[in-house]
Amino acid sequence: MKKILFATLAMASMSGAFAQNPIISTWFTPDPAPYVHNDTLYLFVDHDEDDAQYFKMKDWMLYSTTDMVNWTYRGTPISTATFGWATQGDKAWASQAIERNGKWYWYICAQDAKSGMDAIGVAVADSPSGPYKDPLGKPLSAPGFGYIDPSVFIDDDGQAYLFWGNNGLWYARLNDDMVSFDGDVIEVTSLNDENAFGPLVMKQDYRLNKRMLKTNYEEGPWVFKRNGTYYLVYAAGGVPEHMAYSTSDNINGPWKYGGRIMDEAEKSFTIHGGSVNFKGRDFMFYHNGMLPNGDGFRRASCVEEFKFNDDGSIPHIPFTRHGVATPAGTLDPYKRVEAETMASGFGLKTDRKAGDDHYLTSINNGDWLRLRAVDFGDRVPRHFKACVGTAKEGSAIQLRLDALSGPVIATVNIVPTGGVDKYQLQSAEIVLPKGVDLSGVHDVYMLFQGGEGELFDFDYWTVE
Ligand code: FUB
Repeated sequence: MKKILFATLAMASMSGAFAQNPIISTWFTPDPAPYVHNDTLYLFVDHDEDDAQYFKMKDWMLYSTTDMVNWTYRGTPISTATFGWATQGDKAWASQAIERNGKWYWYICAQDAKSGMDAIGVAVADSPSGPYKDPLGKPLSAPGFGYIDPSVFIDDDGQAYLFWGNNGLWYARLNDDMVSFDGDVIEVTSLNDENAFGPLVMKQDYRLNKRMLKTNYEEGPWVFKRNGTYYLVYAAGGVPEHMAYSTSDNINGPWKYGGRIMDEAEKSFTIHGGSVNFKGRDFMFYHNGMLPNGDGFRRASCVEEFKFNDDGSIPHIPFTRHGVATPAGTLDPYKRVEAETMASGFGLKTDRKAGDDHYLTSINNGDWLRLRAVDFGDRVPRHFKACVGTAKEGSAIQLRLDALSGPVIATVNIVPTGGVDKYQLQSAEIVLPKGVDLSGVHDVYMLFQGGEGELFDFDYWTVE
């Protein structure tokens, strides 16, 4: 056992896996698009395949948090198969979703199979996790060169807009139905104006196939409004990209360049994200290539907290490993906690399906997960219960307090259940070693143990 833990700790510290950034460790999740609804922040992300050597993206995933440190996988609600018009199995690129009058609208970009050009599409559902349907059966925009990276925004007067574009920036007013345009697509013609979008950059023009001085604006627009000012955050500067922004007092411009807000992402030539205010605090999401085995085609979502300057400008936001230092809430262990909720983890996967029922899988000996801000209150729970399914003998879940090397307070020795689909709630007594106080708020680690190969699937846990 000691040997296993030592190896796990060594691997974890080598991979930087104790860090909070990236925030999702089970899959590669680029192009994060946060959205706040009631007390929950939903994170709509793309998905780089584990073996991607170039962009290899087939589906879109959803995560959520209520405390900014523990993230719950909410499924893989849409894929290229949701959009009959799209090239199947690839080019599931950046997206953003929004709720209006109880319906959820998930704007995506994909490749129009007929023309081979980029196009914006939309899927609609009654809940953030779906089920989603493409109400149009065709792209929302006519396909176009550079028609990627949609960003949706609803103004105070209820008028909704969709912005998008790589090496070009376009927008359109959305009708109230949110799935059709009111009027023509408008091109932002000031992209080469340095006052509007920053200094021109020498880069490749893919349409003309030559290097030339071009706009600093690259792609990935993210539109929002704050105190009457419209903000447009975007990937800038060509490849490698950094993040910059422009502002305006009118959604139709003119735009004024605001400056660089994030540097070139670590180990990724793209950067993409957006900001959101959650529980009175501002957060900027982005992606990098910093997960183990990550790079420019295997990217992972990250987040930094920041404060707007007094004049409304966005400061330069440094990258951190620790991410959100102060949780925006606590996790209640006396309720059912989904196993696919974690602050960080090592070696784990979730399923990859739509719907609301999800589980943690690909659990091997020495893998672990960490939960932050777990509030035990002033009670001392007597049991740790884990709902698991496996046909294998000899697996266990150790519950450790405050650190992966911290005191073991319970061990569920898993009794085989006859098959991975036969989930059963299994229990262990909580025994506090001398001097260990469980009351109040703690980090909690689960260390998974067993023999060779995948051990079990894990549905949820609780204490009582
Ligand atoms: O993830 C595929 C593409 O890379 C996105 O659409 C761009 O914004 C860039 O992040």
